[in-house]
Amino acid sequence: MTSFRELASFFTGRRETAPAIRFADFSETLPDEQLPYLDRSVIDEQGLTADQRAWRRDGVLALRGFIPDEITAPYIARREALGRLEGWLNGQPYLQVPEMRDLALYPPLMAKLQELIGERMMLHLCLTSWMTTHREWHQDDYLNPDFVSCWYAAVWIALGDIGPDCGPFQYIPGSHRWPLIRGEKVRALLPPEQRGALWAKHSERIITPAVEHELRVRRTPAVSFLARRGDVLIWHSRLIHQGSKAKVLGTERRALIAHYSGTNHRPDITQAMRHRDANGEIYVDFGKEVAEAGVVQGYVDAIAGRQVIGWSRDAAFPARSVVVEAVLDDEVLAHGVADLEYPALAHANFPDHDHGFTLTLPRELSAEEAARLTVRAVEGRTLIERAPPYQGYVDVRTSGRVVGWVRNRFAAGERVAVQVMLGDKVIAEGEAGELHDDLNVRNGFNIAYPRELSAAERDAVRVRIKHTKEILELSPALIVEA
Ligand SMILES: O=C(O)CCC(=O)C(=O)O
Ligand SMILES: [Fe+2]
Repeated sequence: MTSFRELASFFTGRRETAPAIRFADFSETLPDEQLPYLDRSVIDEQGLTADQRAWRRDGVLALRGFIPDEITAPYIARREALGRLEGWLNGQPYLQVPEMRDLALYPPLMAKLQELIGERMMLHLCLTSWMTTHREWHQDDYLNPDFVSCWYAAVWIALGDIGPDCGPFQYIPGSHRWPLIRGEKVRALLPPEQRGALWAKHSERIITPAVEHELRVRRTPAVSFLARRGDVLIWHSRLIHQGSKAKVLGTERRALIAHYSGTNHRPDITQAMRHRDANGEIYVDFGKEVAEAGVVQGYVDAIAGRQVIGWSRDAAFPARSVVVEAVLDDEVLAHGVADLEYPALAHANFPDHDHGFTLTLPRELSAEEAARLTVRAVEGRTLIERAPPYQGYVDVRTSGRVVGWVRNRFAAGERVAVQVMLGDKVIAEGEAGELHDDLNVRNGFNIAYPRELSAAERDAVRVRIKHTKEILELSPALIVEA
């Protein structure tokens, strides 16, 4: 196959121009011991089955007429009843559609997957569109956590005649021996604001041109999987493949695509997420929390003048930075990347500390506005909660008075009312509005008791915030005097 580009470069004498980011920039070669047996560089090929040998050579296994019509029929009927060509719109419709589960977990298919990968496989993704995905050249592995490392396979099950015009699945035989694309490396090449929940979509801008360049350099031809109902293609997670373009947009392409991971290579998929069907085959329910990406952690710790300070971290992908925005009554006032070193995270024993943010507002807010201001992660719009607002300490206790400070982190000017307690009795009240010796801010209190306390009473005194009844902690450097 000679492309226009190749012809042009022949006549002009110019060589193929490489994209700025090359395949080598986001891929690597893994050591043998991390890979499934059939992927290792040197193995004893004598004992392999014919299918294992084909898999090792091509990175695909085509199984013609593998699934009998009576097995595909219940799913086809259910899928036809749904109507729309796009199919179900989420990745785990098999949870609600047992006919899909039965097909994707067809025991001879599961046995074949195990024969190729070398361990028990479990289902965690189904694509149910009856049109091509149009997804350009890629490997699948990098769309998963990096530790999956080829302990993975996907299956294309034809449910009707698949001709050349409907945008068939295409692949590059042998490309499963190319280096492995790494999700971590790809994300590092994206600007921080594209590393969130939609990073895979953004990654195509980097991956597609780099793979296309590699294909032109290697001159390896593509193969289309043309098929009939019941034919199956299993492909390697490192195989370069695409959902080719249909001749006419929207042409029907009847298939079920299912993706599987090795049960020993998904520590992120807990036992509680794994379910067994009547045959003991395993499918995954990520649960609502994970499916909705409710994994953004964090706190807004202070609003001080025009600055909004806090931290935010994506618990599922801590290597990525979360982009946050400050919103007042539906208006975004400021946004920024949560990638600053944040000492409080070190104190809290987080392994990674670079999730702090400081947003600068265009103006100082009134107390009412500051109270209404919210901060959220841009992707998923997850609200980042405010840390408990009051912060303070009791610094000095004597038999005649108690000294300390307390502030509202979100309303620096508030004079916080406090009560001095002895047991459950209020023995004195005051306000944190005095200039604090060390901190040089007006949130100190210095409250005299109505009478001299005994030493035991002095040590039993507690100070609480009047309106929340929270007890203030004793300073680690508490001073006790007579
Ligand atoms: O549309 C297609 O056949 C490609 C699907 C694909 O890339 C995948 O399921 O990983
Ligand atoms: Fe894919």
